[in-house]
Amino acid sequence: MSVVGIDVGFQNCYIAVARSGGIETIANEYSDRCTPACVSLASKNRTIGNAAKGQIITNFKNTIHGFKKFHGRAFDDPYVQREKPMLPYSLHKLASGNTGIKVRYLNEDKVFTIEQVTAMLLTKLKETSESALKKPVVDCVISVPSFFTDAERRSVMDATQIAGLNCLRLINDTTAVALAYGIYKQDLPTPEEKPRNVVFVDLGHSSFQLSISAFNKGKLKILATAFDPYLGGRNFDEVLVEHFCEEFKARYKLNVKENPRALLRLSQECEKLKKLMSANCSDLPINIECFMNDIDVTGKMNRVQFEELCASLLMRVEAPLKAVMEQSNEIYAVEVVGGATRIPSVKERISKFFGKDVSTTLNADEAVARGCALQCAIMSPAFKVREFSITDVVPFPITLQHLLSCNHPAPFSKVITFHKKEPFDLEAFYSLPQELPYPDIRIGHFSVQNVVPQPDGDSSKVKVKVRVNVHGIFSVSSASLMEKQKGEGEDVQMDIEPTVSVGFEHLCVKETEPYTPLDFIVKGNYTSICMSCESLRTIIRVGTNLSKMFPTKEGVPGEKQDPGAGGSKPKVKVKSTDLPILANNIRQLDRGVLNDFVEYEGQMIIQDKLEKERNDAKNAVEEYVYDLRDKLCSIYEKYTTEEDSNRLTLMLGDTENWLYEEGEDQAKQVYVDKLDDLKRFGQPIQDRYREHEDRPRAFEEMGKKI
Ligand code: ATP
Ligand code: K
Ligand code: MG
Repeated sequence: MSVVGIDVGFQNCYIAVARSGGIETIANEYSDRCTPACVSLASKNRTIGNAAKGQIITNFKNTIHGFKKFHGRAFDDPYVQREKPMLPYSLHKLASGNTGIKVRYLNEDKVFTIEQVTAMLLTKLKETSESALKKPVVDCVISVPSFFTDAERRSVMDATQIAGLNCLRLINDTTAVALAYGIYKQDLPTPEEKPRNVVFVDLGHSSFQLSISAFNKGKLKILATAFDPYLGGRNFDEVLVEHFCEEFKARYKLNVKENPRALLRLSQECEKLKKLMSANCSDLPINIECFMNDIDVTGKMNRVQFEELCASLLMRVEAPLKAVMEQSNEIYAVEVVGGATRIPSVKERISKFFGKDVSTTLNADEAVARGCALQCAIMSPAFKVREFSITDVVPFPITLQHLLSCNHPAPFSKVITFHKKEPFDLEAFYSLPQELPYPDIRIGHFSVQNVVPQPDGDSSKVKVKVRVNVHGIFSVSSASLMEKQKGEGEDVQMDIEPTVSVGFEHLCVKETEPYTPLDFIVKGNYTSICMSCESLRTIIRVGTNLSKMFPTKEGVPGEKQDPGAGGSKPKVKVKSTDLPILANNIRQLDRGVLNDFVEYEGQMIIQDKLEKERNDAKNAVEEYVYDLRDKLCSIYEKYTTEEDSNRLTLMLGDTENWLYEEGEDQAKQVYVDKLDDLKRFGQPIQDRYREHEDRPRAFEEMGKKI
């Protein structure tokens, strides 16, 4: 089994793999460890990654980038509507209401869902991993921003499936970074000692994320996360673009915003300028030749000016820092990653806030991918890694609401128990809409089916298992009807709200995968229990509000309430029947549609492969022409007659012309045949040359042997 971690960034993707020597970030076919999150569609094929980035300006309508945050988003979502006018490609409202992308592909108008686009990128990253590992890659761990909600996570999971990947875990960006930081640290406090609290800051191209993690030997626990989902390096680029648009309008009378190609070029130049300003304080030039209407434009900027222009962005750095510090006041270190933390004033703000220098011991670009690979290695049975347990947070509380009015109170149990005579519905949603960077609080609607009364007409006991899985995705995972057998004692009836706030992960002794238990609020006692190993877990904060109600503290009040643990009750015989659950309103692709997408992705992969073979065949003809022509007047000269040589040279010239004219765009076989034609004349000459060359060498070899 391969062990692969993928950081799917808004702008940059990285792949790390675990090999016997440790974790290694791998390079793509351009010897680049960064693969741009970019997909370009064309009349014969798609290009993905570095090659697609090269198409951003030349094929701007069909080159898709900056799409990561369209996952799970409705077309009418304010974020989508805000982005739409700035995109060089077209968005399209899908029948489902979700965001699609409209492009020309294979000479047809085609709408791709966001899952398909991300799948294309993942296909590329999968191929890169496979060629580095020299074996098929299926299992992987993929990073997502910690603020991704259920809908966004499900959408990313669908994309992984379309690309033929088996995502073992969606891990939060900053959690991956924390793992990459902690796993190799030799000097962490023992489990009995006070943990070491480290803040991780990631400012990428599109978002700002922070977490604070408590480390002890062999474990890390995320205490809190905070974020500004709309602050990233791209915003700094936009400030520069805006500035130069105005300047060029005044100085050159150019309306840059009307010209998508010019705008894209300016944007690329501004990003370069921004990066240069991180290393230089002096005036730096921006020069773009033939920018618009054949006009060359120039401008300049220095760091002080830049910081003034970005003042309002820089102000936004502090709020998430404050939020995260509410959870802990003792900080051992502040580790920064993400490309945009290289902006000096960003780093200054962070270090000023914490009153200490920020550390950059991690590789700012690759830490997320490395953390993903480590998580994958931990989860892979084929790989031995130091044991390390990860406790993550789900930043937004979730409420599971019982829709029907006849809402029987359920006993406190490892699962939620309902007393029902008929099927019933449950609805899950995010409890604090104001904290959600996402306009829709809906998670899903779950119908527990086939519920029937007991033979004596009484309500049946229905145990419903609710969970948030390793990917941070919520579900009502199973339900069972418990049939009373003789001798069953009465349930402890407790008057609790069926309100479930989503909790944290602990490594369950019974389950091979890390398991997320649920936290229940029971009459003001906030506790959680693992539904598999039944152990009660620590109280940890869930949402900001809850954390204020129940400050982070070890030890669980009301721990003795676990009815299964007391042992005083008589052993009860219960027959349990699994009940089907119908999930509705879940924000993911219909499974039939998903299968179609899997198939279509396969077709596109084949199409790309065929197109590549066709191009390779064409290039082979071209290369042969140049190579042979060159050799005919050098090393092959002695091995052919002048007449033959002239005839062949003429033929090569014809072929060269043909390649630029009707031979420009032919089927693969045409090129193969053409090459064979040439070789019929070229090969005998080459053979004579080889024979002559090899003969003395053969003698030499013989001489050596004798
Ligand atoms: P996200 O995490 O939001 O999904 P990402 O992971 O693709 O995005 P990164 O690769 O971490 O983002 O960072 C890319 C950003 O960092 C870009 O805005 C880039 O311009 C910026 N950046 C990279 N190097 C520098 C530098 N030297 N100075 C300033 N900014 C830089
Ligand atoms: K990245
Ligand atoms: Mg990132």
